[in-house]
Amino acid sequence: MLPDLSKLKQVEHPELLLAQAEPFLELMMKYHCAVMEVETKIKILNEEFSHKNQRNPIESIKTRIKSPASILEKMNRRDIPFDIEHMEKELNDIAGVRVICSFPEDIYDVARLITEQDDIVILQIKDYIENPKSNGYRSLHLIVAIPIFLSSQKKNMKVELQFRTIAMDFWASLEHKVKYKKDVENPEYIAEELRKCAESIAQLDLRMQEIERSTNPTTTCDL
Ligand code: 0O2
Repeated sequence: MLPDLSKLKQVEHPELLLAQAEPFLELMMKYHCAVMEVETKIKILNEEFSHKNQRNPIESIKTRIKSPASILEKMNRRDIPFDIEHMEKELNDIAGVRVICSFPEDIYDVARLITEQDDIVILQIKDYIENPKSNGYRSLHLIVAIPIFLSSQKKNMKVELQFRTIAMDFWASLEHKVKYKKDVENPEYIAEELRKCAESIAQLDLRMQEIERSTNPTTTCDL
């Protein structure tokens, strides 16, 4: 258990205290290992695909471990008790892997190939491509459990996987920046513009996929 966690809310920089606590650091190390496992699996699929075909379905992979400040903020916001057990049980996105794919179909192909692997368990699927958020956000989110093998234990860790196209990622980056900007003039106009851009991007993704498929019909992701 973390020492005096109930007092963390009252100190000025609770994330600094949390970051120093050994059980917390050990848990973060385990999430880091889980992220490495998932990243390697995705890189292997990409490697095999490019060996067999003329292109890569994956443009890039970004990984991150949630910062102590963001972890505390989320636990505070959701009224989750401040201890390691609840942190691990209640938060699904401490370990995150974002996979940027070339085309929409690649997203579903790569997600299927990853989740079919026999050491991966799907815990949750949120398909914001099929069902975009009202602001226009599109991505496929999966929460998976993956085992990590340490010197004296095997432990299943939760990892959040986000799959998007390059265009969806471009949109999400701008929307994220705009969301945290203060004193934006015309916020409703900006929100509407972003919604329209998300629609255009979805159509553009499909048209680009059509072009690619018609010029390169053998490169679907059937490994
Ligand atoms: P960061 O820094 O990106 O990690 P849950 O995580 O399941 O308990 P939540 O938070 O509702 O509950 O999950 P959801 O809807 O799956 O979204 C989690 C993450 O998706 C966010 O993480 C963002 O990365 C991304 N996301 C979701 N909605 C939006 C959106 O409208 N715009 C953008 N740009 N990104 C979005 P965090 O926690 O916000 O931060």
